[in-house]
Amino acid sequence: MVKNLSCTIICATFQLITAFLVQSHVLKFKLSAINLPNADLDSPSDPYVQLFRTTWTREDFHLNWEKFGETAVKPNTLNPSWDEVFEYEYFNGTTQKWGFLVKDLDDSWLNPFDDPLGRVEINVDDYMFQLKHSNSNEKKPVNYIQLFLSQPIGGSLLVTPVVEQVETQPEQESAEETPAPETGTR
Ligand SMILES: [Ca+2]
Ligand SMILES: [Ca+2]
Repeated sequence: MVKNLSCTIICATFQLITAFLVQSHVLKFKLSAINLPNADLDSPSDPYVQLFRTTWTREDFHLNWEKFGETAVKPNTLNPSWDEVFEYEYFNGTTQKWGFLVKDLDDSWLNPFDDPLGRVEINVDDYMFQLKHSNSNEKKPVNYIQLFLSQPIGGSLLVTPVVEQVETQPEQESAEETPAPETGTR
């Protein structure tokens, strides 16, 4: 009886600790790149990014990659900035990974296969740590994380967190609503 009670208390405590440590929340971010290689002969590259994340299969505990997004193509630029906002459910401390594959769109009959412009992987815990670490210095906040691309070696991919702006009431409105105090002199 006492043994069962002890076990129940230990299990409940463990669940509480796990729930406290593994916090999840949705990350939002945008992508841009700098100094991408040129993979076209007569014009700059036409880059786009494919986004991958790791998943676990329960059967064999094998780590898999799964595509979870793709940007539009930005024509003829080596320094693109993509408009899409990507969302990702992050679980603190669980070694989730992102993989980014940057490609140059080639859709002509002469060259039907897209050229690789670089790839990179990052542990999402590292991304979060770098953001917090960089932002701890209020004088020099870093608003993005720079990831160096390889295969081929060259440019960088920038991951910029998207933070929701909190709307504030304009001060003028509240000033207008407040009636002016009446004065005795006219
Ligand atoms: Ca090309
Ligand atoms: Ca081009």
